[in-house]
Amino acid sequence: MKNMEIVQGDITRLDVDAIVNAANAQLAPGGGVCGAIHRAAGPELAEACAEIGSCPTGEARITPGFDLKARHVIHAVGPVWHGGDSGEDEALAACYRNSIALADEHGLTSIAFPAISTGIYGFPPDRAAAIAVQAAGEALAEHPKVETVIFCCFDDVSAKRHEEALTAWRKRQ
Ligand code: AR6
Repeated sequence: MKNMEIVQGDITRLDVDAIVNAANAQLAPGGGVCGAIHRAAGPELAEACAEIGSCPTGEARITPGFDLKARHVIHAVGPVWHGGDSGEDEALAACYRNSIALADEHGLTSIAFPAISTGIYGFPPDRAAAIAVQAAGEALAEHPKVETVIFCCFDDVSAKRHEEALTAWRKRQ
């Protein structure tokens, strides 16, 4: 059965088919959740990313999970927030859609997302949560193999924000 759920904690600990990395366009190990994922996966992850090269904003690429419990890492490049008139909403939605499409292509059933772009990239977190839930909900319905989408929230404020976005979205269905 199709399901979206919220988990609070560290995404690097999750036992899912894929965790999503809030990556940069160079697919280089950075700070934030990206740094944590690279540390937990081990150096092979950076080597696999270097082989891919780069990834445009809004798109996603897949690698193995190496030392992670997660079998794969899907690297999605979120938009840097420039005030909201530079296509940021659409690029963020595309990250969720493209990541779920890639998971489906690879026959994966469970995928966990961090709150892409809401840290170093400065996207307003309430707005991002609403976009994340809507884009993931639509993509989940369109991709038969993917069954579970987890929003992995680092702290309780973020978890509450995603609960509210999920409740609002469910009411609209
Ligand atoms: N598990 C789950 N969520 C986390 C974790 C974790 N271990 N650590 C942080 N978060 P950010 P961005 C949350 O800055 O804004 C990197 O250098 C965090 O609280 O990681 O997309 C990349 O290489 C926040 O809510 O990603 C890029 O250069 C969310 O993850 C750039 O930062 C995203 O914050 C991407 O910036």
